Amino acid sequence: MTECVTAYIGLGSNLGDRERTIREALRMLGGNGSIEVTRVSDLRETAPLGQMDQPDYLNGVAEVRTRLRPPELLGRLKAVEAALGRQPHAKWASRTIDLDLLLYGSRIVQEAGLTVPHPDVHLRAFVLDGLCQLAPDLVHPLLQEPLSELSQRVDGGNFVLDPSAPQLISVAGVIGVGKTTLAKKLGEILQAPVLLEPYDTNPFLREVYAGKCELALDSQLYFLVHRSQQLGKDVLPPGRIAVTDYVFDKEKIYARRLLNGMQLELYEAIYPPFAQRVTTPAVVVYLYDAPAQCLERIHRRSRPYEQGVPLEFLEALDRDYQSLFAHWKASPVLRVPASRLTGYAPEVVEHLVCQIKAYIAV
Ligand code: A4P
Ligand code: MG
Repeated sequence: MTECVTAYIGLGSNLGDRERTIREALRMLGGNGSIEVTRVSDLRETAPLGQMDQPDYLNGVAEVRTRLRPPELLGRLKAVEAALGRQPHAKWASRTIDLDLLLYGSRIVQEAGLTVPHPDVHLRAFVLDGLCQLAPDLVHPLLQEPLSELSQRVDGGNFVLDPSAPQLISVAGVIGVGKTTLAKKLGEILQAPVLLEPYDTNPFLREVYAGKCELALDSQLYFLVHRSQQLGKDVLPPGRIAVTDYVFDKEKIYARRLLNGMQLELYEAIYPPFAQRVTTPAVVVYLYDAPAQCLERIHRRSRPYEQGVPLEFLEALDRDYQSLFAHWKASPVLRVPASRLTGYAPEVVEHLVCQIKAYIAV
C-alpha cells in the first residue's frame, strides 16, 4: 500500500453555476473513499487569463489526503470533470470545471500526460492565492522556495511564458547595488548577450553630477533615446534570452529626482512613445541593499563623477525603487538582497539561475 500523501488540487470554473459545480466536484472527489478533501480555500472571482473574451473564473484550491498515486489521482480528476459535463475543448476555452493536480507531497513527476508540480503554479496568482491561504510555508519541490515567496513574485498577476517574445531578464536596483556584476554573471551562465546601461557615453552626465542642473534635461533625454533603442521591441530577437542591468522604468525615477518642474513637464510629455517601443522584461531581478552599503560600493569602484553622490540621494532612490516594485504589474519580480550574492557562492548563483529560468520560455 502506498503512503498517504497531501496533495493540492486547483479548482476553476467559468461556465454555468460555477460555485455549485466546484462544490459538487469536491463532493464527488471525496465520494468513493480514496480521497479525503481536508480543506478548501476561499473561491475567488478572477479575470480570464489567456483568451480574454470569456466569462470570469471562480478559482480556488483544495487540499486532499490520498493513497492514490499521481496518475490515478489525475485519472479521478478527469473522471469528475467528465461526469460534471466538461466537454473536450481547445486550450484556454471556457469550461464548467477544471481540476488540475498542483502539488503531490514533495514529489516531482514528469511523465506523458502528467507534470507535477503543475508547470504553471508559480506563474498564476489565481492558483497561488488559494495555495497560500492553505499552506504558505510549503516549499515548491522544484524551485525550492516557499509558496508565499512565489506569490509575492507575481503579486496578484497571472503570467504566461511566451516563447515568441524576447526573453528579457532585467536586473534592477539603486546605483552601486551590484546590478552590472550580476547581469554579466547571468549573461555568462545563460550564454546570452548583456545589454549594459550606456552611462559612460552620455556626454552630459559628468556635468550634471558636477552640479550643472541646466543640462539635466539633455542628460535624461540622452538616456531616454538610447535606452529605448537598446531595448526596442524591434531590436531584441524573439525567443532569445537577453540580460540588462536596468529596467527602462528607472528613467522616470531619475527624471523626477533630477529635473526641475519645467524640465520634468517637458520630459513627461515626450516620454510615452519611447516607453511604448520598449520590450517588457519577462522577469525582473530586483537587487536591494542598505543605501550606505551601496555608497561604499560606489566609493570602491571609483567612477570619478559618481564619487560625490550623497547618501540622501541613494536613500531617496531606494524609496523610489521600493515604490516602483510595490506596484509593478508587468512581470514577475524576484527580490534578492545584495548580501546574498557576496562572494557569488556557486550554490547561491545556481539557485538564482534556476529561479530565473522558471519565468522565461527556454
Ligand atoms: N496534465 C499534465 N499535468 C497535469 C496536471 N498536473 N494537472 C495534462 C492536470 N492536467 C495535467 O489539461 C490538459 C492535459 O494536461 C491533460 O490531458 C493532462 O493529461 P486539461 O485540464 O484537460 O486542459 P486545460 O485545462 O485546457 O489545459 P490546462 O493546461 O490545464 O489549461 P490551464 O492552463 O489550466 O488553463 N483564467 C483564470 N482566471 N482562471 C483559470 O482557472 N484556466 C485556464 C485553463 C485559462 N485561463 C484561466 C483559467
Ligand atoms: Mg486543466
